[in-house]
Amino acid sequence: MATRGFFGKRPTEIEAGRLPPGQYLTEDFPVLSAGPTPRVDLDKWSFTLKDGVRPVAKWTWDEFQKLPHVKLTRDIHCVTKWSKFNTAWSGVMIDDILAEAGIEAPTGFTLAHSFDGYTTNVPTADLVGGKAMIATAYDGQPITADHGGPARLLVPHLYFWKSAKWINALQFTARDEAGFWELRGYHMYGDPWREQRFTGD
Ligand SMILES: Nc1nc2c(c(=O)[nH]1)N[C@H]1C(S)=C(S)[C@@H](COP(=O)(O)O)O[C@H]1N2
Ligand SMILES: [Mo]
Repeated sequence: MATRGFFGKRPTEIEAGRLPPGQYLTEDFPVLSAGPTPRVDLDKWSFTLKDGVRPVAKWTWDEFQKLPHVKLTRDIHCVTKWSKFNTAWSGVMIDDILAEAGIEAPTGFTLAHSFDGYTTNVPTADLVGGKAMIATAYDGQPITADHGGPARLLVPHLYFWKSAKWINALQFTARDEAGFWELRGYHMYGDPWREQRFTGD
């Protein structure tokens, strides 16, 4: 419940400026999905980097496990107004994925694609420089299917709809292309600190 999470927190944490405008704190971890949860077998899982329509690198699950994994603990902020502090993930930084692929990001815009057909756009600059990862574990365990396992994008400094669950591709695009929620009125960028919830915010 919203008020319990908010008042249950020591005020110092909120005063420390960690809660973006219009958000409340929650202790639990709500599930928000536009459709049914896809069940993705690890032997059918793959992750592809695309430059436009052209695949430039692809990993199976076993290959992806061999990439360098790091831990990232961050606050997350959902556009439906809950925030959760100190969520602990581990996975592969987008920087390391590009390095392994041996490429520099070819364009300034990226569209994330998922096994459920979901898409979301993120500027390439917001995925590199230690800002984002493909997460495969949460709280020391494989990510559960409802939270996006086997693997999800984690872009914690933007509203959480940008963190595509069940991710299977990152596509570099020539222009900033709207994704699933962006086509339905959500903001193209989604900065929680500027309350960029909807188009025009
Ligand atoms: N593939 C996919 N990713 C998705 C979604 C979705 O429906 N499909 N929902 C988004 C939204 S709106 C939010 S708030 C977060 C919710 O993640 P959670 O269910 O782990 O809290 O996932 C985002 N990523
Ligand atoms: Mo959301």
